[in-house]
Amino acid sequence: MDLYFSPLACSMATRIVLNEAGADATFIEVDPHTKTLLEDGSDYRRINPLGLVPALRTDHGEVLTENIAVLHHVASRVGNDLIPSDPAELTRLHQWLSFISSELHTRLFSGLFDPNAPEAVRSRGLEKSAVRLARLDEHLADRDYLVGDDFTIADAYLITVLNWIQATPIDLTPWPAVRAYLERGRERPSVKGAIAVELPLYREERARSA
Ligand SMILES: N[C@@H](CCC(=O)N[C@@H](CS)C(=O)NCC(=O)O)C(=O)O
Repeated sequence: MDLYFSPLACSMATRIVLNEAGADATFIEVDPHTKTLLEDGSDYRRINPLGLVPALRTDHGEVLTENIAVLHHVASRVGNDLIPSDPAELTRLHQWLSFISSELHTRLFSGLFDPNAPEAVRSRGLEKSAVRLARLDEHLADRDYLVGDDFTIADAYLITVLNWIQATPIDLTPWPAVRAYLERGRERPSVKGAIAVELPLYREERARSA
């Protein structure tokens, strides 16, 4: 499997999943500013026309895009328990993956991080974050993980996304369960390992685009 990734982006969730399973993949870095592959300067849009990471080239040579699909594919390939087998828990997994993707990743963070977004989009995103973080806080108040009793692909995605909060004006003080979840998550070996690899690459990326 080849994972097209950019440092600390949502593609890091897949690296966390691989780390959880002790599995490996070929990681191919994409410069998010130039949309080129670092290894040879070629155009990443030839892999994913949207220019977004992640993309995964499967062992069958097909290109898969969209984070949730990539996470499902990789978790099912590496064959551990990061996807619940219980049907009720699987439904909840889908609920939380959709929540993370649409309500947090896209609605909140994509606007905050878009340098061309008008200020109104940014402030509206921040306004809308409160009710979403409150929902998450209530859910996490008496749980270690999003679904059931074990770490799943939804946790890998949520920790990756919450890790971006440090680059935003959002203060998690009103949502202590979310803050505690993120602090626990960052200490998890699979997450620590992913950040240890990707943070230096992120700094290099910032230096290149400065
Ligand atoms: N719908 C896509 C969104 C992916 C996405 O937003 N990726 C971001 C990184 S987290 C990206 O590639 N951004 C670069 C850009 O917007 O040009 C998915 O779920 O995979």
